[in-house]
Amino acid sequence: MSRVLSGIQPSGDLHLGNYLGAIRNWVEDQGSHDAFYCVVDLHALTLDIDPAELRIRTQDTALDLLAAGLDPDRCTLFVQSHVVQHTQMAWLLECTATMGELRRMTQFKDKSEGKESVRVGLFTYPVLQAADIVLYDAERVPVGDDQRQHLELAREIAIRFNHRFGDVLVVPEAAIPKAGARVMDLQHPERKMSKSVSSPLGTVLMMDEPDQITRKVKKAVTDTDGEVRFDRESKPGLANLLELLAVSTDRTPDQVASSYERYGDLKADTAEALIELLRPVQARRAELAADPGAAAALLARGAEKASEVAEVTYARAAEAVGLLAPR
Ligand code: AQP
Repeated sequence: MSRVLSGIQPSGDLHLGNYLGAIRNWVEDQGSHDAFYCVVDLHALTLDIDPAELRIRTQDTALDLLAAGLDPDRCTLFVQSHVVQHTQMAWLLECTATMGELRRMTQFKDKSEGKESVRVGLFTYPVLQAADIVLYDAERVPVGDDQRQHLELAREIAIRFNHRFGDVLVVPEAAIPKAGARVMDLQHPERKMSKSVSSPLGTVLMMDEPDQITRKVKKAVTDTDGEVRFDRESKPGLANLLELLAVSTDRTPDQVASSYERYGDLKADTAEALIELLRPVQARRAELAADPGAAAALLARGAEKASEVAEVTYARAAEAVGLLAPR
């Protein structure tokens, strides 16, 4: 079975974009791949996050992933910082990547724009991400569209490393879903729904109550021309709603558009579909909350399994670059 790896930051409550763009596909890949998934807590350190909150969020994110359908008997779920080779491999790759290519990363440009002081970790974050991937010899990386550029970089770094040191790293490929790859903020449909950007009305959380979902969808920004048609460029708010309803009901946005004449009806059905989509996840999450200790044990088992693979890959890479092996 080919190897899959993906990760999610414990930087806030998980939302619909995370679910549709990534997690739903992780659940599907468990059946057909040797799947590794991690809560990337080291990446969250690039943001201002309270230490006590980070610990809680890391555990909660793991519970959310289990609730969404990750099955520890069919995948390896672990916390990134529990496997020390991530940072070790990141250093080998930092010595392979260039400043120029990191400066081109649009996420870095967006997050550093206008800031007087920018952390080095924010700049080198995509290299740590490349290390996360190559450590597991992952061929496939299921992510949302916002990660396309980072994945391209990971490929380039792996190819360059191999060119210099031999056939050491597996070159990964992004697996971006056809539908749900870029869920937009309901209040600012020109930007993606995100954990770290505060937009309470624009972000549908995986754990939102039905009436919260209804309220957020009802208040979603659309446009004034009143015509229901799928047009991402000139009607981004409406297009987002059409895509959400389409992906929740296995149709295309154009098919959905042809069934509606009024925005209000479309919004009501979109809210209903999202409530139904998230209902089983929320029910499982409530069950899991009763025994948070169980998640800690699962994560320990996951880290053990992940370390077994990461140790071998890191040793191979360290030897290739000429580091003297410890006795
Ligand atoms: N809006 C989205 N639509 C589709 N997929 C998305 N993903 C994130 N947002 C969307 C995918 O979710 C996975 C986890 O990514 P993340 O932890 O970076 O999530 P985030 O919500 O984007 O979190 P942050 O903290 O706000 O991070 P930044 O601002 O760095 O993106 C990924 O596969 C991602 O593609």
